[in-house]
Amino acid sequence: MMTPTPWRFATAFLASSVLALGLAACGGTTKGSAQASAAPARPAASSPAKADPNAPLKQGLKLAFLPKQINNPYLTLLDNAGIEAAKEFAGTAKEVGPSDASASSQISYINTLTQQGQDAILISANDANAVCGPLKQAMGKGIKIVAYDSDAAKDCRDLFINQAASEEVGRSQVKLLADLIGHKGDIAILSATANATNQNTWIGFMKDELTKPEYKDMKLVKVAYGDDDDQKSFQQTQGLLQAYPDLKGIISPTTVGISAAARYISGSKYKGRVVLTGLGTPNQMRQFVKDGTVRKFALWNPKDLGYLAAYAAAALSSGRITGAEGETFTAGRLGEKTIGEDGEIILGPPFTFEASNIDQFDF
Ligand code: RAM
Repeated sequence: MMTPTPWRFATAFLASSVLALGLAACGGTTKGSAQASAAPARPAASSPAKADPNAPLKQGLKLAFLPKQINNPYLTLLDNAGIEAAKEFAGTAKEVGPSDASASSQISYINTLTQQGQDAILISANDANAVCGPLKQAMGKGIKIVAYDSDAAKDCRDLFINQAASEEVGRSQVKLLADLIGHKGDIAILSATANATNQNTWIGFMKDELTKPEYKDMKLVKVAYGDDDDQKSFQQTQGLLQAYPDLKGIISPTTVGISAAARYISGSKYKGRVVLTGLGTPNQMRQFVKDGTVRKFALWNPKDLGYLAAYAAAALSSGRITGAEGETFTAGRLGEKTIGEDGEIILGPPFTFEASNIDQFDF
């Protein structure tokens, strides 16, 4: 693992990006040295067969961000960064979306955005399949679909902008908790919704990691769902701790879940007895790190994720890329990005926050 200092944090992100935390200068160039790979391995879902790596980014592009829900501070950070990024290439972007993260809550928004004739819809999908039909209709009208944060089914989007390699996220969460509880005891997961593509992918890797011999004394007793709703996540934490009095640790791989769980634990008799880790934003977790409820948790730079998604949508809409594996494009200040297998672009590795570094971050 990298040393958790701001500089190393920046360095880690610099491998693929420049961290927008006042640590690095912010550029804005859109004309880069993007070049197509020789043989794209995967035809993109809705795109012309051939990319033109020298195509300039079109001006006046209309992008729409559709998060899982609009009242989630993490997703607000992403979308606002994407909206800012669009100004760099003379486009406009907006955020619309439901107030709950249920499977079907995004469908009417996709239909409206399609009618409006947006150039691209960027979606953090609440359910990989529930959004598929409406997204395909949008693609049929020439609208580019960029999934970010939480993927849609592969044939219903052109690209998926992933915050970090899913396997790395899932396995590293288990390692983090194991180290904190001495590789021993009952553990639980407090997730978001039962359909969330990103959480379910991470949990799959967590379960696989737990089959390794070094975790033989750890037992996953329950996966609970707080639906990325603060109150429900709070209550689910309470329920878990009452139902499993021997619980040693909880992983909550959602910023909504971990902050609600921390709030419950910090005011309960479980503080200091049950270890909580997961994925959180430094600003939401700061007080719980300071009061000793949480020692370590992880995340990436949400602003970079929204920024990258916006540039990817612009490159697609301009014909610079089609979504095929091996194509590259310049994502503004983040530099050159390459499309990987299944139309996935990975932002960078997760970073671990703790008392010694948390005050150096403000998001
Ligand atoms: C929540 C959402 C989001 C996830 C983060 C870590 O904000 O569930 O999809 O990526 O947590």
